[in-house]
Amino acid sequence: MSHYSVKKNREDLLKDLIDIARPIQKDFALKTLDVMLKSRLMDEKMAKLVRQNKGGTFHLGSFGHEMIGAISSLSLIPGTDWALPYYRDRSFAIGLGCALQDLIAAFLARDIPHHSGGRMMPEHFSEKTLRIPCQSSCVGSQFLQAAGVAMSALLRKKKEVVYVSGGDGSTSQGDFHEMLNFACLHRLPLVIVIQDNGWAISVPVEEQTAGRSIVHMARGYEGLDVFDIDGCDFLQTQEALSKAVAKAREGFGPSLVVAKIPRISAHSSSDDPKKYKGDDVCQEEISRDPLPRFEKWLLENDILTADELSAKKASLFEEVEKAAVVADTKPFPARSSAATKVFKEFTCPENKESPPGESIVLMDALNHALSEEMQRDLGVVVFGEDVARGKGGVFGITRSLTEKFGEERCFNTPLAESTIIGVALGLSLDGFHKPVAEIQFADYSWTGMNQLFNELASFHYRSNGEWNCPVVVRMPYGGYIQGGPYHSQSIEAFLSHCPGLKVVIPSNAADAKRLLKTAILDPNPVIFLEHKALYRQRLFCARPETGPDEFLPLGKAQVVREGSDVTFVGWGMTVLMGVEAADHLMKEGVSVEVIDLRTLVPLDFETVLNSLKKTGKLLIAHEAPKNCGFGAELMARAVEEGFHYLDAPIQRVCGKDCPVPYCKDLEDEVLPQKKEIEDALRSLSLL
Ligand SMILES: Cc1ncc(C[n+]2csc(CCOP(=O)(O)OP(=O)(O)O)c2C)c(N)n1
Repeated sequence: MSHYSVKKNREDLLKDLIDIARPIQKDFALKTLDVMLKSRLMDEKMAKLVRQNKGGTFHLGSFGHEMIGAISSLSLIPGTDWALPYYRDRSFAIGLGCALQDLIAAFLARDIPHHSGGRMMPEHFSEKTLRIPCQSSCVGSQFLQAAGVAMSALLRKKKEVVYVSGGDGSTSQGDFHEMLNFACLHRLPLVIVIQDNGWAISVPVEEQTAGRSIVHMARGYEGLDVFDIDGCDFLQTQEALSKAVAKAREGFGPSLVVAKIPRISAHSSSDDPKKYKGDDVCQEEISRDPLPRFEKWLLENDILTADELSAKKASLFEEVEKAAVVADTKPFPARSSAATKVFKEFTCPENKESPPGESIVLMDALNHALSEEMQRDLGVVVFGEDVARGKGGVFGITRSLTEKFGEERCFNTPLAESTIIGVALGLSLDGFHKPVAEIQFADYSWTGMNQLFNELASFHYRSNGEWNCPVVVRMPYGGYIQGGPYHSQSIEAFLSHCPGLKVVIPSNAADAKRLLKTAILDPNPVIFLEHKALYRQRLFCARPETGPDEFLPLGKAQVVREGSDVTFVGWGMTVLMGVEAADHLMKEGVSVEVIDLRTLVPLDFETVLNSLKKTGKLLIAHEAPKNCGFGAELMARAVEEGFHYLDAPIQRVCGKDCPVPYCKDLEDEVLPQKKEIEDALRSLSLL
């Protein structure tokens, strides 16, 4: 890609960086001290508040981590650069500009605009004005999101640096390595800081990391500069950070700073280090405390006097005390707000009908929807495995998009689903990009599930509405194509169970085009499931092409055939089977009403209930296994809300509780067949 070309050679770069790593400035050193002291005083105050049982019950101390966090934040430009700090980065948050009273209020679980307003445990920083996206509790999940944010800066051609941090334990996560790969591939403006305190709760680094430090492994990534530093040494730390930030800012790519520091406190207020650390170890860690060491260094270098230091400590102590008083005046969030902001509000644009176009199949409809929305909005970017250039995805859905819109708008990713979803999340945070990611087969989404379920789905909720993620994840799914157990899965029930995801399943070309266009405009994460066996199906699925301004709201089921004896509910492939069965049964005098749900979340259950009022009988068909399938949810709703309309037991025709086998005869045995649906409808009509 043209924008990744190297602008200068490496010699020039190193010279520039050395110039930038300027001699210490008194001012910078004093600011560092302020931030470190505030962080320490905040820790001491929070430890007291926990003992007083004042709202928050959980404290994650940053004792020992103050210098690396302070210098990292002071090396960035607040509000321009982006930061994905982890929970032990309180000094970073303070240094970047988070208000002390907000940090304490968050610790006390109070209702404030930032840091989740009481939805997340303490030290899960989030502040949009400072470009700190909401953090989760999953160790290491921030790394790929940071890569996505950095990709956004690169694509927008902005000189924005992205900071991300984690502990030494977090480097064992696959996401950490996926991030390094992605960052080096794209020369991302990333500054990755590992705060290596030698422990992950009770597990020492010797049991955690091969070679005892991530620096050895990381040096294998081409283009990554690795700084192995003492994170309690002011000069070393400042030099490493200024070089790493300058490198990122000037477009030369990522750096990894591994800072050795002590964890002086327990892992958290629920942990007792005496169970796994001897006194000698604790004493050795205390002897490496960066704060007294830095104070001594400042005094020795005449940067401040002992009196000035005492006065500073006293005034900062007062500042923290005052912040705690103000924080305590903030209210707790209202109980009535507990289940709000799962989704950001969205109104589907007005549908402006065009005269019907040529008949197209579902795969063309999807390609045209992508193309039209990419044309309409420069922020729409498409990526995934094999999606770029001539190939256009293994099913050809994204064909010609790279040629039409360029390498920056439709690009291949590494073969890593966590990368695809994590990067999509990060990219979506800039208020400009609308990523449309392709997972090659729904069966392979599982390696990206942490980013999907734990991260993307809850981002809006857990940031108390401060952030939202307009991401579409397209996944071909379903069987009947002899794809075997790994190209046939129907995973809609898993997806629908996760609050914060919308789940769409079109069954014909007209719906597919209009629903995908709406999904791209929706400010929430939308999972778009496309049935592989319907991509080229002509007889039922082909429809006259809808126009560029035609949209279909999510959450509107369709009555595909009207009927009066039995209600049939399906989605995806089973809609087609239901329609064929209904047509056949009509000849026998059985009138079946066929409903295509089209979206499972949000669910239009009203249309189902209205039909039940007429027919009193319900058959649900899906190809996913019966056990805990989405049919079970529909049955429960029908009993809860439509019991009085029912004239017969609700029936289901589903996949067997078994993986989908490859051999055609076996596949047919496991997946629901039209004949089964027909028989079930007939016998229901006779009850
Ligand atoms: C994916 C995941 N697994 C387990 C946990 C539980 N947990 C929370 S913090 C932690 C240790 C993290 O250690 P490290 O990354 O070294 O950071 P440190 O706490 O030492 O600063 C663990 C295991 C979690 N939050 N997320």
